[in-house]
Amino acid sequence: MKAFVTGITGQDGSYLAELLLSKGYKVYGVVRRSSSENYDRIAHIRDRIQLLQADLLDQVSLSQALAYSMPDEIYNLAAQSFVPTSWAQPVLTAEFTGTGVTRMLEAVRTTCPKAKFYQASSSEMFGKVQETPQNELTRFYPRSPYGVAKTYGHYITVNYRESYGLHAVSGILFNHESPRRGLEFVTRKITNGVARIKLGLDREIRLGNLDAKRDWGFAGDYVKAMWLMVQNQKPTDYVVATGVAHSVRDFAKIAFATVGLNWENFVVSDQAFMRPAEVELLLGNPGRAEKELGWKQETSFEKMIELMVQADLKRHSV
Ligand code: NAP
Ligand code: G4F
Repeated sequence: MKAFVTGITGQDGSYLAELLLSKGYKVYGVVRRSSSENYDRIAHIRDRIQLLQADLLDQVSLSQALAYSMPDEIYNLAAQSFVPTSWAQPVLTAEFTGTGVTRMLEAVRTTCPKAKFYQASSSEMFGKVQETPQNELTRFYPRSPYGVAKTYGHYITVNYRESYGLHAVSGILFNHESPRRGLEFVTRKITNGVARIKLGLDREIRLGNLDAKRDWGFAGDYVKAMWLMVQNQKPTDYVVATGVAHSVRDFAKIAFATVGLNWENFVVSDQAFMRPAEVELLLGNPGRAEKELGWKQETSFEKMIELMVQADLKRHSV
């Protein structure tokens, strides 16, 4: 089996590539041209995957990469994925995260229409939530240009499934984290800050809304759900979540406690990290994915935080 992964240099792309290799897939990964290589997260598997240069902004490059690899499965994980940047660069975010999905789908339709397609949809589409917990039928109400772009990407995937009969599925994944999470996201910002404070390299962490609640899971568990969704006989969309929400404050409290420190002595509130429109609460119901795909969360919230803090301590200790 051959798999084609966009966003392979990102958090999820690196875990998914590991999973696919462990299952015997030939893995093709899309990378975009850059003046310096950005392959840290895939350095350990670099010699076992084939990288192809293409960009979500460039239709021809996507079609050529697919024509070259002719994959059985395609995982579209590439996106501008940081919510605050979507207010600073709304048009670019729409191009990457929204229209980029149409470019991928067009490339699939015209090059390898029998391939199975996975779209990385997001719980950010629920935004100002219309019911709690959120499930596959909950109405979307995106609150950021990123959420709006993801909602477009979600519906265009559904549309290509219904218009052209593509085996296209959309995973509505709630927040998932790991030691490979980008440093700007709140979980990694906290665990990195905790490690630096513990080692005497910093004195505080400046954060925005401590009351925001998220349903946080471990990225390594979530890529398994992506794969299971693609194997499903009938192409259908699923929510992937843990079913438990925690506040940013809770996250900070636990992260500091893992190194024997009290969070209140180090966390400073900073307006600069508040958002123009906030998503206050995300809490998913993974019942359908558990029942129909047999997927289950394996790594607890506390265990994940510990993994992240330990990895950051190790990184700063060398
Ligand atoms: P990430 O770490 O930010 O990775 C994003 C990837 O997209 C990187 O490999 C990046 O490449 C690539 N990319 C960005 N723009 C591109 C372009 N124009 N052409 C080609 N590649 C491009 O994101 P992640 O956390 O792994 O998330 C993976 C996907 O799931 C994203 O679509 C995200 O929006 C979605 N999602 C994530 C979560 C979550 O909690 N992590 C939840 C729901 C949905 P560079 O390395 O070159 O920048
Ligand atoms: O970690 P965050 O930046 O993630 P956010 O906005 O929930 O988005 C992530 O999850 C989505 C799935 O729901 C993905 F689609 C998306 O690509 C991304 O992976 O922020 C989480 C919460 C927010 O409510 C934010 O206001 O933490 C709050 N927060 C408080 N202080 C902060 C900070 N967020 C960041 N990044 N930095 C802070 O200092």
